[in-house]
Amino acid sequence: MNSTTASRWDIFCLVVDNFGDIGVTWRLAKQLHREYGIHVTLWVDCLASFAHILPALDCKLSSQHFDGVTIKLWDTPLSQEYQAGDVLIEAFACELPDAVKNELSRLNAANKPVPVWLNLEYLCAEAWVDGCHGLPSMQANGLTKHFFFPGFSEKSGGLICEQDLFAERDAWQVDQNNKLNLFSQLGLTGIDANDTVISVFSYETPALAALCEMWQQGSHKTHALIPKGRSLNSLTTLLNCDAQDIMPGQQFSLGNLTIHILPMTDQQGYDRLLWSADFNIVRGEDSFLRAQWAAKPFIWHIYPQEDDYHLVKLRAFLEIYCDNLAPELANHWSELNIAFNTGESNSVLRHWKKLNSVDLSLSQDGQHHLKQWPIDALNDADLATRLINFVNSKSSRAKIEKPKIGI
Ligand code: TRH
Repeated sequence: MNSTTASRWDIFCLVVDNFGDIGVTWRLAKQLHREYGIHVTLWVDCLASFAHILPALDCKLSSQHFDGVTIKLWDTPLSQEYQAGDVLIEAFACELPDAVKNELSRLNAANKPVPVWLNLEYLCAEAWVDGCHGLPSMQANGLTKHFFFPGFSEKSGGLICEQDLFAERDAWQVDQNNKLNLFSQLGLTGIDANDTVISVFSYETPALAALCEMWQQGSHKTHALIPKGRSLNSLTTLLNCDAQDIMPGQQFSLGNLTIHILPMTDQQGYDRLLWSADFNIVRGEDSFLRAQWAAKPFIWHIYPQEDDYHLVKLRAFLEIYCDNLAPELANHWSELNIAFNTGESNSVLRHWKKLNSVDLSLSQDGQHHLKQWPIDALNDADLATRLINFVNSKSSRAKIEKPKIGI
């Protein structure tokens, strides 16, 4: 049965902190609708966080529509009715509302169809993901939930990437005017086409201040574009002011470095920023992936975890990312990433300088890698496609097919 138009999915997202949980689920919801025509309801507990990456969102409305997706406030107890659809996704092991669990139990007891129930996990490059992706877990109510693990391998759940993204990126990057127009739309002044532009979206680390001081004393004009947020907590001494007093639109001139404070934009605007910069410092999960899709060199500030487990995850990624890189380039780029995460400023500066002389973005090897990696990492199928295939393999209900004509 091709019931593309009838397919209804619910995604539940609890905002733990920052923007990654809502960032990932919002991106996935948009893609499922745009590319598969699925009616997605995204339930989120914190509209104020969501509004940072969807500025048009009205935090006072408990139900609204954007990009074909219904966005509903997940309050406690749930004040809007949950009607079971074809698929139910709990993002990042969030505990579903009682009303939803009760409804699933009721349907099951009445022998009615229940949605395919998935837990969408965090992205991880470690090898164990292959063995855990897709595993079932029997729940107390007698239903089965499956674990869906995003990842970089063929056997994992894949990576979120829209079908036309690379073509859009290439069209953008081929014309210098696009980046200059974007900078002027963002209200940024004084950026010449040949200046070095670095976007910064990190957590706190002394390594960022060390890099800024180096760019300040450098021989080339450099611009650091930093949204108001956690990166600024590491720059209070350099900027000689409190982070909370710094506002979007402000500019700080420090020798050859200009720091521009940005407002946060929607996800499409952020993608364009990443495509336009010469180097990106990104963090968490979603911006980390978008930096790879931007085909520009980057530092990944991974979300810190207990017992430094995040460094294990970081190394697992660096290993696969560097697999095809020349050893010298691979070594400096990996060490730069590790040092940024461990806050070893001297090491960050040493490897940044070495990297500049090897030149990740201009050497043939580096250029080729930046463009080829996104294609290889996708392993022929993005996360949404793998998700649909997985659902179809589990579902006793609708089979979802890609619409032949764009919607
Ligand atoms: O905000 P994050 O630090 O989120 C983190 C991670 O997801 C982490 O794994 C998780 O455990 C923790 O949250 C709770 O970083 P991330 O994942 O990059 O998410 C940021 C989102 O914000 C991403 O979707 C991109 C988006 N964004 C914009 O849309 N506009 C902007 O201007 C900026 C700077 C970001």
